[in-house]
Amino acid sequence: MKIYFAGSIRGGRSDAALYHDIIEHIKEKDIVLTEQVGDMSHSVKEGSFKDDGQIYAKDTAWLRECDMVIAECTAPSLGVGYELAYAERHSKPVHIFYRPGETSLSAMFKGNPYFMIHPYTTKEELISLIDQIRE
Ligand code: 6IA
Repeated sequence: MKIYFAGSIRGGRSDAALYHDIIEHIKEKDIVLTEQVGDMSHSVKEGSFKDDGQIYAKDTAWLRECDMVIAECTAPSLGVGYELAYAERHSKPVHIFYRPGETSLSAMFKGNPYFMIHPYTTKEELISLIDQIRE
C-alpha cells in the first residue's frame, strides 16, 4: 500500500520525533510517500514561493496517488487540515490519530462521519492501532 502520512510542519514540530518513528514503522510493511514529514532537520521557516509551489504540486499529486491517508493531528496544522479535505474530495480513506488529553480535535473532523478517528494515549497504542487499520 502507498500511505500518505500527514503531520504538522509549520504548525509546529513538537511531535516531529513521533512522526519519524511512525513513518519508520509503517515502512516495514508499506510505502510512505511523505517521508519528509518525519525529517528532523525540517525548519518551520517559510520557504520561497517557488519552493512552496513545488511542495504543493508534489503533495497533492501524492494525495491523488495514495491508497490511504494517516494523519497525526495532536499538533494542529493548517496544511494537514487542507490535506485531509483534499483526500476526502478524492475519496481516499483517511485515518486521524490524536491525543485527546493534549488537544481538542476540530469539529470539522470529529463531526464528519467520513473520517475514521482514533484517539490514543501512548506510542505503543498508536502503533498497534496503525497496524490494525492496515490489516
Ligand atoms: O501547514 P503545515 O506546514 O503544518 O502543513 C504540514 C503538511 O503539509 C504535511 O502533512 C506535509 O505533507 C505538507 N508540507 C508542508 N510543508 C512541507 C514541506 N516542506 N515538504 C513537504 N510537505 C510539506 C516545508 C519546508 C519549509 C519549512 C521550508
